Amino acid sequence: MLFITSNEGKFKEAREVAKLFSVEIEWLKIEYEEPQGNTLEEIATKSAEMLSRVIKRPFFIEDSGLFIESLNGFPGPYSSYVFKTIGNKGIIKLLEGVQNRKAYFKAVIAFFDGKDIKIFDGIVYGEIAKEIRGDKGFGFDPIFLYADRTFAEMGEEKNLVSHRRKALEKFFSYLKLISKS
Ligand code: ITT
Repeated sequence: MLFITSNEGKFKEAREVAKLFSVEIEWLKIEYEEPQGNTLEEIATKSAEMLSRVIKRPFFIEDSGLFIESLNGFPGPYSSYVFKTIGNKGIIKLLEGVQNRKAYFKAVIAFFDGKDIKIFDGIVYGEIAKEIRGDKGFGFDPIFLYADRTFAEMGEEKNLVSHRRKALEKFFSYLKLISKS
């Protein structure tokens, strides 16, 4: 199964979960231009449609984001841009003095089966830390608190509870189901 992403962190995590389901995934590392959209679902669907015009075999992509409650869900679908511009330091600064630190990560997988596109999602709830902690993981992991550790401190344990894990589980279960029918 082909996974199209420019993000090595996403690919490595997906490969670990895939092993548990005896699914082999292949990495196509390209950075494609993301279409505009207000939701991850919309962006993932449009991206998969666009890529399906070029890639003529089944593949999946994943669009993910960090949603911060006190910022009304920002950066959400703009997470990639926000990470590249203000980064973790910028987010901590935005939340200086803010009591409500609730946030969640969401992952949306769009699977092109050669004909149609199917969507699978996963969410994990946590909080934004007051400082950057941990050196494992990628992206916003060092500021995302799950219980009392950041995802960047959890290392492989992140992969048991993450948004990506949940979305991939739904996707791989579906693949198993259709391969039997
Ligand atoms: P693609 O090529 O797959 O699009 P990307 O890095 O641009 O890779 P997204 O558009 O889905 O990915 O952007 C999601 C942003 O959120 C990006 O900056 C990631 O680093 C961050 N992110 C996504 N999942 C994460 C996770 O599990 N832990 C930390 N940060 C995450």
